[in-house]
Amino acid sequence: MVHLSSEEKAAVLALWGKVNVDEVGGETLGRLLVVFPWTQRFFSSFGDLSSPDAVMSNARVKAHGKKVMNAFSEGLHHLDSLKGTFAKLSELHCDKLHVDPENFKLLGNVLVVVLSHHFGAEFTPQVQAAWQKVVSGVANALAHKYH
Ligand code: HNI
Repeated sequence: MVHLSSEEKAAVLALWGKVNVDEVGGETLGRLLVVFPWTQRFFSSFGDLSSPDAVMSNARVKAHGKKVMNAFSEGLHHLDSLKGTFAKLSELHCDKLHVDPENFKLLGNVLVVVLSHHFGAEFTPQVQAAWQKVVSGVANALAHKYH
């Protein structure tokens, strides 16, 4: 459960409305794989991940980042019911994909960095604080069904 004021919710959605979700998805997943290289173990079938340039231009990284970010985007419209919204995906990442839930936090923090980079001064401390709540809420929801 994340507690955002109505101002925070509005700020999060206003910023997100200016984002190219597909592009931000590829950039975020790509940076996750570069900055935290052990996360590459889940994507060994994705081909060339041998350098930062290879990761960032890898078509399968971009396509998967797009898929992940579109699922994340769905959550932004259900901020009061993230656990239910991500219940199925939580089960999938636990039972089938065996993804350590710590990685959801890393991905959320990378997304905040990417947004900060895109928006510069517009990404004020207040806006960042609201986003930080959102990404931890999503990470908690995705970890909720782990056992
Ligand atoms: Ni994740 C598949 C959503 C974080 C590793 N992931 C998916 C799919 C969605 C998705 C949607 C496709 C499901 C399907 O096929 O039905 N992933 C999300 C979301 C987040 C997230 C919303 C966080 C915001 N996933 C992560 C992280 C990792 C991760 C941090 C690992 C570091 N996900 C995977 C893997 C797959 C996957 C691996 C399967 C990929 C494939 O197709 O082989």
